Amino acid sequence: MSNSTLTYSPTLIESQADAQLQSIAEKVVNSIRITLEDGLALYEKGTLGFVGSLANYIRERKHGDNTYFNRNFHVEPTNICVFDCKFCSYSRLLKQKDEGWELSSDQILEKLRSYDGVPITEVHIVGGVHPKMGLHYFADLIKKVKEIRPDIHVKAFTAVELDYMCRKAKVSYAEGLQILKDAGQGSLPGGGAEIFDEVLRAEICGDKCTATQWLSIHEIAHNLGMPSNATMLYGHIENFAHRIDHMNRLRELQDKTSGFNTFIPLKFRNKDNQMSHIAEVSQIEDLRNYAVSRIFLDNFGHIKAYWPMIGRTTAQMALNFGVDDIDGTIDDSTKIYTMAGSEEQKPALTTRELVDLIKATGRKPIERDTLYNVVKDYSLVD
Ligand code: V47
Ligand code: SF4
Repeated sequence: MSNSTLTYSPTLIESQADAQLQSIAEKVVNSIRITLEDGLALYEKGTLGFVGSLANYIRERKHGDNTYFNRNFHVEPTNICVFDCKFCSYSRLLKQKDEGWELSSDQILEKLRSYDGVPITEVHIVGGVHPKMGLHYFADLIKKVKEIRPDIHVKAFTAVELDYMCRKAKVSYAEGLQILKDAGQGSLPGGGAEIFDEVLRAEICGDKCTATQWLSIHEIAHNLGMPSNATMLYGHIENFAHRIDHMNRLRELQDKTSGFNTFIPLKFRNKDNQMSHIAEVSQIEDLRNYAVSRIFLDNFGHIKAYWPMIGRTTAQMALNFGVDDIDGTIDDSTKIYTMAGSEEQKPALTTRELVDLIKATGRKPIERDTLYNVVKDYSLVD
């Protein structure tokens, strides 16, 4: 698929594109950052083929055919949550405790031990914001995880969880993050970002941390040497300008810190939540959104299609629309998207299955660790 002699002549698309799109293509070819107005124009006027070919051009310039995945599993300690995000199908309020779950430290460690001898490289720990599971409880848990599996990277806690646990423990974000880092936490996942626009945020998740707090926690983490991911919840009440604004705030922070590993667009899924009346966007829109994010976020190394959320087939297609990462094996360890109506009702793939999915698209499967160090190149293995 990739071609080292690939030259992308803007004249190839001249007949299809208006002057603004033409100038965006020229910027892309010349590695010049596109503006906010350009980003909006891509959403408003770019056809799927147009944005897809530009995004694929960037993807191949950065990574060739390399397509990354990892061996991971999730721990969701609880789905009890003090917050009430309207799009969330997964959480239960404390008063609905009977419908939720609360894992003890021992149960979590038992689950970890079930992977003894299995070459996973990452555990992803996120859940609801439980009033009784605080900073020191989690620091202790991480210490025990690292005692059992010092080789595993702990990617844990969204900025929403971190904001709550730091406030409750009466420590600054920097102090709280340092305690978790000292306990063995390696990085932060990208959740909780939703959409940064203040008006929309108040509408869909008004009671949790603000956009400014989310960005501040990630900036502090980066400065402490803890990298992170970033997400954007799309396909609900936002418009294209809100998406560009969201990505622009991430692009500006990445210019300052270079601490983001990957950007993960999260498609709003509408089963069993307070926003179920909103129809889900089409697969075409998913692909267009991956492509525009690849073009706009020039300083992000990776764009991830999270297969348990988008489904494995769309994830495969996304590999031609700017995406170079499809996340990991998961081992049926997360319920967030199962409960929100994803087509993946038992998200688990073996390494073999992931490799085959990637090979079927003509790309090179590369197992990575959390920080994108290459663990194994499967392109030469049958
Ligand atoms: O913040 C919740 C989202 C996020 C719904 O960093 C929903 O590698 C769509 O951030 N429809 C948590 N989205 C998951 C997350 C994540 C997932 C995979 C990998 C990484 C990573 C991060 O899930 C929440 C929220 O944005 N979410 N409900 C829903 N109905
Ligand atoms: Fe709680 Fe997270 Fe669900 Fe919001 S998205 S209700 S913070 S679990």
